This record gives sequence, structure tokens and C-alpha cells, in this order.
Amino acid sequence: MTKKISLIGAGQIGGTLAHLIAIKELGDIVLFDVAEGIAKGKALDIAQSSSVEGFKVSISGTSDYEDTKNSDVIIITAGVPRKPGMTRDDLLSINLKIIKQVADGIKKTSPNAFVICITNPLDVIVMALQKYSSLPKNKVVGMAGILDSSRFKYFLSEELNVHVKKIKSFVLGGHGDTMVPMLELTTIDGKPLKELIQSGRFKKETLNNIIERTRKGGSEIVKYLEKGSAYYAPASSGVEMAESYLKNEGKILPCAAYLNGEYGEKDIYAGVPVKIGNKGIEKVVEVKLSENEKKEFSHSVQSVRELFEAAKKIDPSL
Ligand code: TXD
Repeated sequence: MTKKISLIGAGQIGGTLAHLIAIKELGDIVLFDVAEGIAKGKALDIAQSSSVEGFKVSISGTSDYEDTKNSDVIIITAGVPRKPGMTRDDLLSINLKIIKQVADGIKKTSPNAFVICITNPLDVIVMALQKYSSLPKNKVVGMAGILDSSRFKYFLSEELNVHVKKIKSFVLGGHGDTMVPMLELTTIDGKPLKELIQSGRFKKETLNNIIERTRKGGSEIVKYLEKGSAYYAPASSGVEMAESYLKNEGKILPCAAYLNGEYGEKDIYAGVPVKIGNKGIEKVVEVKLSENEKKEFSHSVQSVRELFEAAKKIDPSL
């Protein structure tokens, strides 16, 4: 049975998601946007690439939630992106209103979907989405950690001239300036990162610069683009999550998931390693953190809690 994937938001990331999903033939695609023309135009354009790419999936555009009903996967990018000088948190009030509309649109039409939220400020928006929609917490997840980890691994790969697939690492915590690269877990071609530091092959200062560049990874691209923010790597990251669910791959991926005591945190969404299979978030994987990593993770989660308090001031129903 062909799967159905609805993309709520047909902008830069939404359109890229649609093209990647079509080429991978993960399922039939419905592009949804309040700007119906964008959804319909991009759907038709991508469909017209089928004879070149060789894929056979249906792809349509709409502004009616009825057309998205009974989706297996929903990926949400509806919202506004940053402009130069803006922080992810600056998007809170406008994107909170949008995510409430989206939650109302999907909760009745696709109650069994695996919902991947990408809209910023990610950790708070995905938590608001789950509360507004009342969908099961293990079926509502945020995409950020895969992107942040991918940026971190790419920068390490460039600096150390090691193929990026030979670098293993996780960036956890909130999707913001307090995100935490898990240095104890990071390996370069099988060797622990700390060994490279101790042997002098890799300078601590260079590592710190890479950590900072990862934290500011989004702003660096926003500065170049001037209008809009990153979309290729975010789209690839969202597709990896959807694919792990649709194909029951059981991948362990860093995602913004609901914590109910794991890592000592309760009733909050934050970036942690999770197993994604056909039941959704099948478990939160508790990796061993150093004392410093525990402190940084807890600080990062605290910043998410503070932003969620700001969200509750905007909408006390949260
Ligand atoms: O790692 C991450 N999670 C981040 C997320 C990485 C990069 C970008 N991040 C955020 O994703 C970004 O800050 C934005 O909040 C979202 C979407 O970024 P994108 O670059 O795709 O924004 P666009 O191109 O402006 O597309 C947003 C679309 C646009 O076509 C609007 O018409 C539509 O959202 N939109 C809506 N669709 C449905 N319903 C409503 N209410 C709505 N409002 C706007």
C-alpha cells in the first residue's frame, strides 16, 4: 500500500522535501500551503521531473486539509524563517499562531500520522504542536539535531580531511546557541576525538571554533541568503526521520522528543538520541554524558523551558 506524506508548508524546505521524497519514492505527496499557488506550482514542477528522475509517485498541491487526510507522515515547515539579525526565538509569536492552525488542521484528518515538525523556534514549537493537537507524544517529534549534528560532522570532516561518513557524533539539547555537541561520543574514523586532542593532532581551539560555528550554523547561511534560511540540509534531515519511520529502520537519530524523566528532565521537548521505527519514537536512548555534558545539556533544556514560559505568556492555554 503506497504511503501518503503530507507536507504542511510548501516553501523553501517544503519544496525541497517534496523533491527528495519523490526521488526516493517514499510515498505519494500532498504539498499543503495557505499560498495555494505555491503548493500547486511546486507540485506540478516536481511531477514534471519524473520522466528524468524515473520516479512514480503522485504529487499534488492544495490549501485544503481534507486533501491531506489519513496521511502516514506529516512534515511541518509552515511558518516564517529568520531574516538577518533575527534569532530563532524572535519567530516565536508568529509561528506559534501558525502551528495552532496547523494542529487544528491535522488532528482530525490524520490522527495516526507520524508528525515531524521543522518550524522554528523548534523545541518550543514542536511542544506547542503536540499540546494543541493532543496527538500521541511518541508520534510528534522535532527535526533539528540531525541538522546540527550534520553541520558539526561536516566542519570536522573539512578540518581533519576525513570522509564525513567516518565521523560519528551527536549534537543534543535545544536547537539554539546552547546546543551541546557530545564530544565524549565523537569519533573520527573510529578514534575518540579526545585522543586526537591529547595527541596534538587536533587543537582544542580549532574544536571550539567548530562548535561555535555549528551553533551559529543557521545564522551564517541567513547572512549569505539575506532572504530566507537554510533548506537543503534541513530537508535532507527531515527525510531521514520520515524514511526511518516508513521503512521501520529503527535508526538512532538526534531529534527533539518528549522527555518524561530521561536525562533527568520531565515534560519538555529537547534534542536527544531516539530510536525511530514504525511505531514512531520507540525509545529515548540515554547515552552516558560527562559531568560537563550533563551541565551543558541541563542548561540547554532550561533555555527551552524559559522560551516555553514565554510561549505560555502569548497563549495561556498551552
Ligand atoms: O533545524 C530546523 N528545525 C530549522 C527550521 C532549519 C531551517 C529552517 N527552520 C524553520 O523552518 C524556519 O525558521 C521556518 O520557521 C521554517 C520554514 O522555513 P522555510 O525556509 O521553508 O520558510 P518559507 O520558505 O517561508 O516557507 C514557509 C511556508 C510558506 O510557503 C508560507 O506560505 C507557509 O509556510 N505558511 C503556511 N502554511 C500553512 N499554514 C499556515 N498557517 C502558513 N503560514 C505560512
